[in-house]
Amino acid sequence: MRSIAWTVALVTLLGASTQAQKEQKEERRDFSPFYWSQSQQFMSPYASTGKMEQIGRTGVAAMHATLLNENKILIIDKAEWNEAQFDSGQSAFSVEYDLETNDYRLLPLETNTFCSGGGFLGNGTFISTGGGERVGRTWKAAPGWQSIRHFNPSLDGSSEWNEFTTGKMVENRWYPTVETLPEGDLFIIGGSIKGAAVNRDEINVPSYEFWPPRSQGIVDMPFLNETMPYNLYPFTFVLPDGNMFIFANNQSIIFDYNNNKVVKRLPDIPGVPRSYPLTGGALMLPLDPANDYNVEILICGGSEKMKNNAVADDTCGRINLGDENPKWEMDTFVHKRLMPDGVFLPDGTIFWANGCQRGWAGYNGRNHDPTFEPLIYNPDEKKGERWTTGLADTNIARMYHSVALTIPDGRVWIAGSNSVSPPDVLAEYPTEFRVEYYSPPYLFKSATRPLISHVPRAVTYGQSFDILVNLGELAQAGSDPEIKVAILRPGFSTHSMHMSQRYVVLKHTIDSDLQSITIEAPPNANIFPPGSGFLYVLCNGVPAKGAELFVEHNVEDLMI
Ligand SMILES: *[C@@H]1O[C@H](CO)[C@@H](O)[C@H](O)[C@H]1NC(C)=O
Ligand SMILES: *[C@@H]1O[C@H](CO)[C@@H](O)[C@H](O)[C@H]1NC(C)=O
Ligand SMILES: *[C@@H]1O[C@H](CO)[C@@H](O)[C@H](O)[C@H]1NC(C)=O
Ligand SMILES: [Cu+2]
Repeated sequence: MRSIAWTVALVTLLGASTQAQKEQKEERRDFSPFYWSQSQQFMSPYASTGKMEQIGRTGVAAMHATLLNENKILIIDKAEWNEAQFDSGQSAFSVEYDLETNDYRLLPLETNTFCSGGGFLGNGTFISTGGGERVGRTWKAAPGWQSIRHFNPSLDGSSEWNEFTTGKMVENRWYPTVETLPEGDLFIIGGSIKGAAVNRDEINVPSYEFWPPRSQGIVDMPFLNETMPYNLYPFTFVLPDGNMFIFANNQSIIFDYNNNKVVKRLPDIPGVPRSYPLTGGALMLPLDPANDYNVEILICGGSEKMKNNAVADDTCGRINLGDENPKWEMDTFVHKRLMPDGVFLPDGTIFWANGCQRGWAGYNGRNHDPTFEPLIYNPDEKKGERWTTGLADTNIARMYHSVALTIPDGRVWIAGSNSVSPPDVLAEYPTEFRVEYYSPPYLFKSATRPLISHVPRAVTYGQSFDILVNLGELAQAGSDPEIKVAILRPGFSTHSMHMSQRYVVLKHTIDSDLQSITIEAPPNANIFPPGSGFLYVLCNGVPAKGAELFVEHNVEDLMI
């Protein structure tokens, strides 16, 4: 690809010049093959498809991943063979990936993180929960069933895992979901007491608990019996009214987790089950003060049954919790797809990638026909006009144990796929270490991006704060650009889950000279539970690089 020709070039040939120079130029232009009589604007072809690039390796299979700060991703596999190895020859199973250098740093870990959960406490500490059995031989790991592991993010490459032998969960949890709560602690729900292709009564864990532990200890949850056997990694979203939306199999409830009460039972989603191992994906659509933070949930994909030849589902269900009698409105998912990854882009649209068209979630022959084409879903459009297709695709199959995360610069980081056990780099669908970056169309629509600066590190709920902005060529003083401000929490990516992922539009006013913006932090912790997010300013749809911003009850709550 000729990079000069394809980068956006705004070429203005008519500059200020004297009359004499002008005439001289006019003459020369008649003979020049490079002469345009008017200023020209070239639009990159990537402005409609975006661009997919393969850069870097993860070293360990990226079963789980989370963004730690502006340039680091924490990757967690389970204890198994990986290409990244310590000097001793033992395989690593966790690394810190650097988004600037595309290198990784090995992180020693003692306990097996097999199909675990994770989330950030309000003070910024990342907690990894649960996992699997003791593993021996060339890589060794202690059992991780009840593990609580701490990781404090830093920019300087000095962070290490901290595992405590005391201070664990009450239950074994393999395939639990973790959600950051408005109180700043974690809600840990479900799972099974040991690994299995599908949950069953003898190993089901129909309960939730909190970290740090709350006085109510472990709480029974009949909903996780009612949704058997497809109830592992339930979908959870903290709602603006302080309750939680919880979904498993084809059922969902509004749940008051403080008082252990089902507030409302919602209708079943039509079609196939959507939870592991018939895995679909779910998001709470952007919360926006313009409609008083009305909630809609979107759930896409899944599989019909636990058969290697099962047909993946090609529908999405969308439900408006603001309706008196909410109903699922069904829409297309364009392709048949199970194990999809849906992530918010800075503009509030949703990028979908990964997954496959046939089979079910799990190892060794269960996944077939990878879906190579990404999609973008625009929740603001009406049905029939929401999907953007024809985006830049990949030729890397990313199925079981793959991940995707939106990164601060507005690209999407895509990694993983390990549908063979033990890992095999020569399999039909190999254990995959290659990283891809998807650059969405908005990065090719203008010659420059907006710049923001003076973003505070932390703000409190409802606080107004000012940042500086430079819109460059996108908008001059006196024009009326479309400005959007939002905070995005990418969450913890694993098994099509994006735990605690959310997107909140922020109220703002821009100065008439277009040099500064006054922004209002989310009004309360139900809208955006405490902790970090990425602040995005968009001008006419083009995002500035996101800046990490902590939203806290008290700024002193942020310890790091
Ligand atoms: C769930 O079902 C199991 C086995 O059928 C039963 O022992 C348990 O009490 C039930 N738990 C809840 C929370 O309903
Ligand atoms: C949800 O699943 C249950 C069984 O698992 C089934 O009986 C019910 O019909 C399903 N609901 C819908 C709307 O398909
Ligand atoms: C955050 O809070 C947890 C739970 O209280 C604590 O264990 C952890 O050390 C805190 N993190 C920092 C960086 O202080
Ligand atoms: Cu798994």
